[in-house]
Amino acid sequence: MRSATLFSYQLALDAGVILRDRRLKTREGMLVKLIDDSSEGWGEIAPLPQFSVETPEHARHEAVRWLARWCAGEQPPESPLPSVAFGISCALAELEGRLPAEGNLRSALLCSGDPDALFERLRNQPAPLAKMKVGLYEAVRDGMQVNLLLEALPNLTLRLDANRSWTLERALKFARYVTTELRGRIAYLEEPCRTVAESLAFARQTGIAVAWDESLREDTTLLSAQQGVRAVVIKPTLTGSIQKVQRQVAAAQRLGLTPVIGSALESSLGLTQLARLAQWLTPDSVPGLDTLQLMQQQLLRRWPGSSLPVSGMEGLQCLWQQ
Ligand code: OSB
Ligand code: MG
Repeated sequence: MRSATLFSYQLALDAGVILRDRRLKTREGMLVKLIDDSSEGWGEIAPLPQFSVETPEHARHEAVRWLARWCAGEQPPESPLPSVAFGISCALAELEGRLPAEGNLRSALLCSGDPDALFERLRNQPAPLAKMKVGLYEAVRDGMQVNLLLEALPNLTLRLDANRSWTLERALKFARYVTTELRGRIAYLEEPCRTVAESLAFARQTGIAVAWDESLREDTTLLSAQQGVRAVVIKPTLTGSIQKVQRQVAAAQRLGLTPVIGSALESSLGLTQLARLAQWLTPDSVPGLDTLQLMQQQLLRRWPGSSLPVSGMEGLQCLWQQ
């Protein structure tokens, strides 16, 4: 006997969470629970405003359609909506015992909030790795800040992310303030420029490696070996099912690109599943999952080591059940 429930949740975000150029105050999403005889599996369906192609309403509608068919005994095909396909594939994988229990809990530490606290956290890591957003302020300021951080922590490796905010000229201005000898400790800069061509030119001219994130989702032919490209960031909520993520990871590895599993601000439930997926598919690369600190609460499942309060079933609203 099969049954399924679709829930919705709302979680408050810290004041400083800016996506693209808009502030996001609340993270809203859905959780799905599948039951088949005595097995149970959960998944998170949480399209991210300004990043997902699907609207929350469309995702909800598609999820209900898929779940109703599944409850009726069918094996429905993957939803074409990435967030729906991802959440349902996680629930099925848990149900069938295919999602390993162990998670990859290492993460590039997100530079946000209190710089002293970040410094402390980095100093406690044997091989400190941080991720910093750039492109929100003056390119010169970003360049100086990156330079300072690399100078202050001699064993620090940095991932940077400009979310396509620079012209080639601005990006080069940024690089001018980062000493050549320090550039090697920039693992990569995600999406420096508005266009792929400009980002490639930036990599060639500065020796700073770049990584694809949003560009890869728009054009999967970017899964190819190009000079100056080191990594691809794969955000399952924005990509699709576990199987699709698995195919992209394998393609990246064949090309010698580092696949990095990344968060799209999922709740602790989705985030712990991403850590399990990362341990399974990309055990040799550090995922980008340090986003729980942007929230004030966890949801149903605890991220190991986090002291944030955990909201239980009372924090969920039932949208649909069968
Ligand atoms: O641009 O990589 C991004 C989170 C939500 C939406 C977009 C992005 C992110 C992150 C996640 O930066 C954190 C990480 O990748 O380390
Ligand atoms: Mg990015």
